[in-house]
Amino acid sequence: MITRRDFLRLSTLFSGAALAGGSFAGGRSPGAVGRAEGPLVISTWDFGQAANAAAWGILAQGGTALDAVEAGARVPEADPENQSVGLGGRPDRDGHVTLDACIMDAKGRCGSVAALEHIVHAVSVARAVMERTPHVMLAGEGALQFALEQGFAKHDLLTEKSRREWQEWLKEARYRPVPNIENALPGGGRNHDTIGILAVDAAGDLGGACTTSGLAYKRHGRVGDSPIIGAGLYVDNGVGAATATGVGEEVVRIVGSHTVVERMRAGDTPEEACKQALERILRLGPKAWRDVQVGFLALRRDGVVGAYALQDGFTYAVRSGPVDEVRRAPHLL
Ligand code: SD4
Repeated sequence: MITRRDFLRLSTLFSGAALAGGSFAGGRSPGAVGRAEGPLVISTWDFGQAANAAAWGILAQGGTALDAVEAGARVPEADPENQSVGLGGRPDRDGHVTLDACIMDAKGRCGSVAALEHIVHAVSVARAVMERTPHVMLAGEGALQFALEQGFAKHDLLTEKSRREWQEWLKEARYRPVPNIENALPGGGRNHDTIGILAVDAAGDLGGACTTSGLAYKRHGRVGDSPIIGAGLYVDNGVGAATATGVGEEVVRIVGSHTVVERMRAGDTPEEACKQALERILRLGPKAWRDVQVGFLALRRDGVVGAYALQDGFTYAVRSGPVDEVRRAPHLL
């Protein structure tokens, strides 16, 4: 329902845009969405709760969305039990743990690392690329060299548990991404996934980060969507932010997170924008979609949140106060 206050605000925006000769997509103005009324952070999968708590510690004290998403992403990166991010991540088929990460702020600045080895906090290296180099993306050996120059410590990221599982896998060496492997372990236990984390701070500015060890047992040198600005993450302070999880090859084909943000710019709700992006992926088929999971998570600048996935099982955590709410995304298939 549109209140009188909303109506007056919209009228002002619409007449201003009309004077400036602006056009509205589908009769809706991208400028019609106001700023969020308070800070908020969202992140992919159940383990987003611990990440959100770290991010919230910063947001609640008036910190920036950029600092908050970095702090949040660092939580699963440092957790050896989490086998899809940072330390303890599952290796590629040759036994290397290679990390992909990126970060983007309210000013449209961004940084990224791809196929980075031996550094726990890939997201912080991505931020250093953004803030301390004229570049956006560093990959492989060059990314490692940069990280070491910046004072990041060198670690062996392959834990005993991940090594044992990899050696088991080598016996059959059958490569097949499993939908929601991030949230399900054999025997019903919980595992976790790539984290995409989006925040709006008290000043109404947005930030986002994404970090992962990528698909388990991938080919050495494979890079997914997560470090690719526009695919795994996109932030536009005037519209909103989006992040992706699941099979990166599918996300890259439609530059997924950018697509979600552009759909929001055109007037879609965050949920509808995520759904539209997934439908675009399906239209690129044909494929055995039963084995493919992709999920999008979106935050509009006014604090409205939405998500959609191809398959059931994609969860995300939302925090705008001391407690998280875990939600399950609707799904297409
Ligand atoms: C990738 N999108 O490397 C990441 C992995 C992921 O759920 O998100 N898995 O393709």
